[in-house]
Amino acid sequence: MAAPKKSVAKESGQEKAGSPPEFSKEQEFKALRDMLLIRRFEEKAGQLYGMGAIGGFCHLYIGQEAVVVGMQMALKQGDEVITGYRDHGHMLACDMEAKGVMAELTGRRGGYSRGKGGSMHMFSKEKHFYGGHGIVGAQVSLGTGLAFANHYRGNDNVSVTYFGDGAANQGQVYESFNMAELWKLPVIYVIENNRYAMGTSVSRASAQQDFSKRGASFNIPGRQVDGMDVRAVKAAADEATAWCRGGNGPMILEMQTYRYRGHSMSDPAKYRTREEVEKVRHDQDPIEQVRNRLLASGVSEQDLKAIDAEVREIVNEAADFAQHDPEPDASELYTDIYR
Ligand SMILES: Cc1ncc(C[n+]2csc(CCOP(=O)(O)OP(=O)(O)O)c2C)c(N)n1
Ligand SMILES: [Mg+2]
Repeated sequence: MAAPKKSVAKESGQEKAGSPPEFSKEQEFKALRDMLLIRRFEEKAGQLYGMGAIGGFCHLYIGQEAVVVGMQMALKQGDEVITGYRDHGHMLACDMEAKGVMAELTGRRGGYSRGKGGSMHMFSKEKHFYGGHGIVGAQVSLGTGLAFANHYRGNDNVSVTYFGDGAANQGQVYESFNMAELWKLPVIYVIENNRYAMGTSVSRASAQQDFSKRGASFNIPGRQVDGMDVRAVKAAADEATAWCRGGNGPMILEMQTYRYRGHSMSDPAKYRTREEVEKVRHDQDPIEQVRNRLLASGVSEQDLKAIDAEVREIVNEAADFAQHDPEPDASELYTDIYR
């Protein structure tokens, strides 16, 4: 895909994406399968947490699946991903193994950080996934650094740096924006606007609620994207990757999305109504949208059930492994850590 015309993006600043191009049937199936894997994985993680098999912090991605799946569909081998603590979906989308992620949640040897990192601290250099960060906004400067390294090395890899609407108010985000545009770094800033930062709504915390405009004073173009429609996400990602690979510097994508579950496993849920959650689920669910399109195109319920069965098997195996794999040996207490 050709890079967007520089003048259009720069002159008009921010633009709303139009109706997204259709997916081929193959793309619809892939999107459905990858989003379902994340959803079922997260449901299982929630169950294991309830059973006491997972301790510490755990932030579920349910509702936001289209963002990471649509973005990933536009990436190529070598592109890098970095995010905050709501990170299980990003890891699965990067093709990290469900077993290794689940075993990290339960603190077992076979986990990606050998059971010592937990939900927020997992990495896979092989899959170009750079974490998993518990400090709100910290990954934004790190993701900009990944882009700097790619620029310095002269390769055409792009750094996809995810953060939330709350993180978008952190100071280091704007220091990063300045450097990224100044040095034309190939980084896509994906702001996952799920309307809340813990219990604080965007309207209570943000002076500029159009996050696609957050780079305006640095001349970084931005787009507002329907983050519940995987096709819209993929189209925006195609544009942004072409822009970055074309040497034009960074781009901001505000993904308008929603989390169905609480902020973390302990959430009083007093900051929004049940009706609000139900309405988004009913009207905009990213998985249902693809299922409905496939059914309308003549695909049978049976075929869709087969995908669900395949995904459930992966998740059940992961959960089984995560509960039976041994914990790290006591002799490892002081290895791989700062002290
Ligand atoms: C520097 C810092 N400040 C505060 C916190 C506590 N905290 C954890 S998550 C969070 C909300 C962030 O919300 P958002 O960026 O919208 O991401 P979301 O949880 O919605 O994915 C806060 C304030 C933290 N971890 N780090
Ligand atoms: Mg948020």
